Amino acid sequence: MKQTTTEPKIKIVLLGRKGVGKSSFLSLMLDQNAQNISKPSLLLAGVGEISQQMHPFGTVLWYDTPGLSEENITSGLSSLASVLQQSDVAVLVCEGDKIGAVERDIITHLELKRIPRIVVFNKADTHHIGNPEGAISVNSLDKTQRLKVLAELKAALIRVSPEDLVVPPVLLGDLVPDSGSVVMLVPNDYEVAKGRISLPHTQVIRDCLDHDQMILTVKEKQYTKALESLTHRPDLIVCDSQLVEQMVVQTPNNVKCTSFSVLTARTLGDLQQMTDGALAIWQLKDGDRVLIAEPILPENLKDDTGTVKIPRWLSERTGKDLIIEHIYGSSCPLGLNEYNLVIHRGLHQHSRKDFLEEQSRCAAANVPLTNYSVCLSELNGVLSRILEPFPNTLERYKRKREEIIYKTSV
Ligand SMILES: Nc1nc2c(ncn2[C@@H]2O[C@H](COP(=O)(O)OP(=O)(O)OP(=O)(O)O)[C@@H](O)[C@H]2O)c(=O)[nH]1
Ligand SMILES: [Mg+2]
Repeated sequence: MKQTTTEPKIKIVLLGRKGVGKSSFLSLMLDQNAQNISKPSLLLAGVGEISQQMHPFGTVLWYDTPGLSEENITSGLSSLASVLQQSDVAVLVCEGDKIGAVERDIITHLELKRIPRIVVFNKADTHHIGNPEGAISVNSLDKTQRLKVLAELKAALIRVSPEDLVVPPVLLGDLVPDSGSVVMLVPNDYEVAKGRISLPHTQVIRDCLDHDQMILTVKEKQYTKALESLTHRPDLIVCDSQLVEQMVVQTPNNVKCTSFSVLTARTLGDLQQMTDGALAIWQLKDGDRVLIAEPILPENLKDDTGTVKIPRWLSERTGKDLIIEHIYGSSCPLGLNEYNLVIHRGLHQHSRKDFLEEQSRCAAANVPLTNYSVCLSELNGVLSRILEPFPNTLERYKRKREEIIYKTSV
């Protein structure tokens, strides 16, 4: 089983003039006073170092640097060489939207060093900020903005980071012990060209082999027999989306099971946000707007999941009068915050970087986002069962579900 590592995935350096609010912005992101908890960096005196768990990246390391000024900009930047050399991304904090000589010098220096940057227009409470144009506009002293700004920061990090910093987790190898066993459940009518195995199934088999695990592939009609024939209980069952309900019914309680779509949701996006999004179903009210986003044009759709099934079940299970809209063939539209829920299909069309960015855009707009299969599993009451292989996500899901059910019942 893959060991988790605390090695930071992304190192972020905070830069800017003296007193613009670098440490305050960091405190807002950490939700704690950065000056009290950061440690002096071993790289350079005067620089503070602090790590933060930032889902879905893992450990992020911040460098809080001393303020620069017009007088010391050249020497200041060169003295930061060792810190900049370690940094993957720079956050340039400005006083309001002021981009003066110091900020321009910092930007030129970052471009020279090929360090991507995120610009923060701070003190938005005391400065008029016209059009932030891609910058994050914030009052770092206002804690109520924290989640929104954190989501904007994550979106910006995904946008500017090199592709290899947004590394996907493995498909399933980390969920099963070494030499452990997996059963993969496929449909009876295996609709794949003769002599071929579908890409998802190939990926599952390959991932098991890469992690020295054993895998048994069976059609749904042989599933019970296959379970009976095994002398040791398998460590994980994986099935196609359309077999989830059957798998849940036929799998013993002490065996973990999940669907291929949930595995893909984890590798291509943020599974926790998608399960949060599915729970938002139960908070929908009459007149709320739900957007169903299909990347495929209607004439090419092979099934009616998004056009018929999801709208029908949403209305039936919630009992609410919902306004359901569809978009086809593109990612989420602008004006997202008019929606109360976005349900997305076709994770496969996206890279992890693209989808995480889309998820962060939704989070920043405070719009819950989920995908077809997570949404269907929630509507059919099996989501908690297929989240069992992911204890952190499951715990969060259960806690949030209880909160929502409590809120909607009082
Ligand atoms: N009104 C307002 N004040 C802020 C904001 N952010 C920071 N401040 C104040 O600005 C002052 C400087 O903030 P710091 O966070 O210490 O700034 P810094 O950039 O880390 O400063 P140096 O490390 O000395 O360069 C403090 O008095 C903060 O309370 C903000 O968004 N709005
Ligand atoms: Mg500071």
